[in-house]
Amino acid sequence: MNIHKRRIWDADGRCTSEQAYVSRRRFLGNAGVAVGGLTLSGVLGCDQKSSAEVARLASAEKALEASMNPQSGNAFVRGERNPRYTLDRPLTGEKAAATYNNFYEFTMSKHGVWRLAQSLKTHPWTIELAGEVKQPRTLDFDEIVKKLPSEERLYRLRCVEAWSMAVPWMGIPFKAFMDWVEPTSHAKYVRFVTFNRPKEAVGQAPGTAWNWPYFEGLTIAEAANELTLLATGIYGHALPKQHGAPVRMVLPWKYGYKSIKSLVKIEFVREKPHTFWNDAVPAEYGFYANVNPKKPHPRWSQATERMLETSGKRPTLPYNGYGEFVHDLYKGTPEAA
Ligand SMILES: Nc1nc2c(c(=O)[nH]1)N[C@H]1C(S)=C(S)[C@@H](COP(=O)(O)O)O[C@H]1N2
Ligand SMILES: [Mo]
Repeated sequence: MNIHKRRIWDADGRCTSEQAYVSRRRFLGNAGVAVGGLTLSGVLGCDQKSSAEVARLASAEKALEASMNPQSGNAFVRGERNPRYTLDRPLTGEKAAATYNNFYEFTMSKHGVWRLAQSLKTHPWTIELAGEVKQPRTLDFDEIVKKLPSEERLYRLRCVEAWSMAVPWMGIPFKAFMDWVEPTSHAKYVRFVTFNRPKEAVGQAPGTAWNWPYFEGLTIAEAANELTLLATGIYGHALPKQHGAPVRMVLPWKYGYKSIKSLVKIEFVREKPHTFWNDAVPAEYGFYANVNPKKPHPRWSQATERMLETSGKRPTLPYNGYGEFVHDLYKGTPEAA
């Protein structure tokens, strides 16, 4: 299959132009990332829709509705909304957020993730607790949810690509998780890892571009910050797969790529861990990745952002507007700015 010649179908029923797609490939080529074997599902082909394809789209549409159903998904404990975290803009509509995602384990097409992610098996789900912690062990996701307190928080999320959303997450404050598992005094950083399941995630098939699995990291102080959330839900129900079911990190003052999805491992470590995007393109993506409108990405400005759904523009704020919660973390750390 010569993917250069194909057009890409997206969930809005638009075809993205071949040129946009080719230039995206070129950008990745320039970044020194091998994209030769990049797999995009046949359903993304946009030439002539066969009746089989129409049926597939209809069943995908059903899966989307199901994933947004309050009764669906994994174990999920409801919590009260914490009024401390307020927004400066309206909430993004649920469907807009659920159909425009970054989750490269499935596809690089943001409109394609929600469909392809339905093949991920999220129950049962365990998280390996490892490293500098009182008792390293395998945790069952259901057990964590039952054990620890959850609350709802309205947060903004700003992607490094300059789009943003504002959504109600449900989750466990990561500090509560840390107090439960008890890191040792040697723990200086926390390392997070996503699943690696090429049979369920087509973007992880052999020969695809990236160094799977996705991995991220925080300093121990960042991890313990009150904003750091171990999210299990969104819009009042369990996380849909495309948002990182059953459990992900949410770090609203950092670019979205730090908010790693579908966690299978949490490791407390002594040394600063490597991170997926910093390893892949070090000139463009740092370890701290704190939102900073004054520091342009090498290829675009970060001064403004485009809100999902309305496409309205807003000025981007330092630390994504969360400076009062986090600026103390970075005193004496100039590289974090
Ligand atoms: N495992 C994993 N986590 C990930 C990503 C990814 O590709 N894989 N993308 C990140 C990026 S770039 C963003 S902007 C957010 C998007 O979250 P959302 O799709 O729920 O809006 O997820 C982050 N977490
Ligand atoms: Mo992102």
